[in-house]
Parts: sequence; C-alpha cells; structure tokens
Amino acid sequence: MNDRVVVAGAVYDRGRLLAARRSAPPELAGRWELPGGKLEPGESGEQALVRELREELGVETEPLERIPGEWPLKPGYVLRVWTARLVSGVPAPLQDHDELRWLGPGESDAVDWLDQDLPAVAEAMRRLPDG
Ligand code: 523
Repeated sequence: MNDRVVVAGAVYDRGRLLAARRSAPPELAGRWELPGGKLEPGESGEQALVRELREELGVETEPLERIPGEWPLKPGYVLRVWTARLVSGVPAPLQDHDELRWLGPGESDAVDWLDQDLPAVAEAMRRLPDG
C-alpha cells in the first residue's frame, strides 16, 4: 500500500525562512515545523501546499522547487517538502499553530524543530535566498 503524502513548505520572504509552532496534537504541540498538511485526492503536491498554506496561515505562496527526499512520519505517512516564495499576505497562526517565526541565516537552531523536519530544514537553510 502506498503511504499517504504530507506536504510542507519552506516559505521564504526577504531572506528568511518561516517556522511554525504546532498547537496540536498533544505529542507534537510546542515543536516547530515547516507548515503544511495532507495531500487530498486529485491534488498535486504543489496544489496541496498552496491550499494548506492559505488555510493555515492566510497567505498566498508560489512553490519554487521540491527538496529531494521523502521522510517517514507516523506509520503510513511520508513528508515531502517544497521551497516556496511568499507572494502576498502576512502569515498568521489561523489553524494548527500558536506561534510563527522568521529565521535568518544561521538561526535555524533557534527553534525546536520536529525531528522528522530537520533534514529538510537544513537543506532549506542552505537554499535560503538573499534578502
Ligand atoms: N507533520 C510533520 N511535519 C510537518 C507537517 C506539515 C506535518 O511531522 N512539517 C506530521 C504531523 C501529523 C501529520 O504530519 O502527524 C499530518 O500533518 P497535519 O496534521 O499538519 O495535516 P493536516 O493539517 O492535513 O491534518 P488534518 O487537518 O488533521 O487532517
């Protein structure tokens, strides 16, 4: 059986990367992630990413490129990550999150990332565009 895909975005704006602190479920609350969510039937990864970032943060984004790789989550789920550019809006923690932070170069260790997000975060930081 195929694993269900969870998409997440390494959202850039002005040379910084967006980090989001989860407020649920209890076992993940307080840890930081690249925001996103589950792919729905019929969606491409990029479409799901744009939808999730709109729903959860109230922003419009443009996917840039897929970060190579796929990371296991809870049984039956895998994580895929895209870099993305903030197109419009100011991110707000509308759903699933209770705090947001923009991290500049060298600041990726400033928050307690979910273990499963760490490889993609490291690569997203390497790809951080100039401000
Ligand atoms: N992760 C995760 N890292 C990460 C994301 C976006 C999600 O480890 N960057 C995990 C957390 C959950 C699962 O993937 O175990 C689904 O993510 P979730 O809850 O953000 O997906 P949604 O928003 O689609 O979930 P529901 O609205 O609850 O269906």
